[in-house]
Amino acid sequence: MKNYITYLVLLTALIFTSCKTSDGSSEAITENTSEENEEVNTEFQFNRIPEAEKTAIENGGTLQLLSYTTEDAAGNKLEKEAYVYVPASYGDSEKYDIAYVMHGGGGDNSILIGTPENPTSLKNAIDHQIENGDLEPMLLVFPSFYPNGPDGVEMDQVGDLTHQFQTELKNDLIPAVESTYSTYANSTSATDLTASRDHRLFTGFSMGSVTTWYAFAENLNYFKYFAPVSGDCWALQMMGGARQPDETAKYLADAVEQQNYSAEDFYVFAVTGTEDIAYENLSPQIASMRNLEVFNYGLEREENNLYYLEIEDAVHTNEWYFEYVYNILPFFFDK
Ligand code: FER
Repeated sequence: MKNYITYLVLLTALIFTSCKTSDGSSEAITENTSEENEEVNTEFQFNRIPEAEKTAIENGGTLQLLSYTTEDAAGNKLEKEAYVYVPASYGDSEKYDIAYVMHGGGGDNSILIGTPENPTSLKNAIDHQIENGDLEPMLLVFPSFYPNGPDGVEMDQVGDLTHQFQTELKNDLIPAVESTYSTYANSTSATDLTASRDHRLFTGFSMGSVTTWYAFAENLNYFKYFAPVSGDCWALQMMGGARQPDETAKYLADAVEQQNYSAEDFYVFAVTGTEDIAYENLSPQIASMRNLEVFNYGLEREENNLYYLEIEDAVHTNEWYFEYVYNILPFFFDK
């Protein structure tokens, strides 16, 4: 019922916006309607996953478990596993764009994409998008920031784990994945991973979004694209996006410069719902970011590098994250 209401609200908003175009036509709001209208696009076309696309297709992508060795913060060896979504048409002679996708607090490497026996609606939806030609075949990696699963880990430790994960990501996970699957990285040397950063996305939900902001601040050399969803940056403190929005924004801007990058080298697509528990934390942070010179707000990937999609009434659930991922994956990468 709630989904239905959200749909109605969105539909009404769409009709209302369409009616306002200068020539009165009902063109999609993302289209630049006419040549005399030089305005850049400021609206993102958001579509709920059709029910039919939540069901499995006949020959979809596969979910493969990849094992790798890493270390915890104390330097103890850890054997970990990540799920990799491998598109149905995958072949070693092709190069694939790749997304690293992080779960929220209490999650694990299968909570978002499922298992081969029990795939989630997100897995099915991605299969449909690729089959329909709405998304280029790509790889998606589902790791976990927990060393040994979520049990017994206190909330105040979780922020540290999302930070600690940056070392694992760069030293162990990316090399393990990209030496196994064919990406744009010619090898897993730091030089080649940096050279292929335009083909790599980091996204995450909730504490996975906290992880995404850390990836932006510390692993920008390996990623051009970021989709932090329903979570703010905790680098300065827990809920730093709400408690110190200006300082957090400044920290992120400084991180770009410190990593020797500039405005044209990244794109951050942030998302949440207006009824999401993280809305009050993420919104002030984005507002502060918009005041800084390095962040250019808008949907034109050539000119802009920051966007904030706020979905009316959406709440803090993995199911909403699926909707966001479905909508934003096709936005990234160059065709
Ligand atoms: C936020 C970022 C992360 C937030 C909550 C979280 C309330 C995580 C919550 C959880 O994992 O339980 O901004 O806002």
